[in-house]
Amino acid sequence: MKIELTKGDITKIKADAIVNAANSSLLGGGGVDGAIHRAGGPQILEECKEIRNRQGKCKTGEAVETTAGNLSAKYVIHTVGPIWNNDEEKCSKLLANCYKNSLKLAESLDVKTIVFPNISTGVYRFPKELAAKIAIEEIRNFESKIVEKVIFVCFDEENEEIYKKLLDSN
Ligand code: AR6
Repeated sequence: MKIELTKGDITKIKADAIVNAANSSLLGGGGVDGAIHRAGGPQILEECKEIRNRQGKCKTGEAVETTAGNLSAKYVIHTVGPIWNNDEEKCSKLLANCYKNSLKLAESLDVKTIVFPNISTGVYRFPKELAAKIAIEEIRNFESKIVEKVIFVCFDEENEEIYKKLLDSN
């Protein structure tokens, strides 16, 4: 899979699937979650509610999909990142699961291009450098015959610098 890095608002990126850093309620929130629901319109929340009714809350590290409402993407993949609590091993595994499960779901949806935000590095306070290392490692280790391109979108300069450094280093 080709990896690209860009900076800005995820709702403006063209991709088949946009990944949302959701919470387990799936009922929306602030940050990137709020931006996606605002730009995508009420249909996304309606579908999230249907998922809730069908299968309950979304566990940390897992991923579910909805259509993308008014966004140009085909799908929004909602994944729930871990809230950083200093348990590095457990939090790292859960964050890795977010990337892995989102990609698995993307494959099952025949997604060719997918864009990820920097999951858990906002209000969930996951250390940014560690989060970036995990994200890049998971994407690089994932072999896909379906997904062709993964875009990392950074919203803040600090994340952008970290990703640039890590992606350039090998
Ligand atoms: N486009 C791309 N990235 C963004 C955008 C945007 N429009 N807005 C923020 N970011 P956060 P979390 C970046 O807090 O830490 C929500 O309330 C931001 O700079 O959105 O996983 C959910 O409902 C940061 O790097 O998500 C949950 O309750 C990254 O996105 C909770 O926040 C993630 O920040 C999830 O926390």
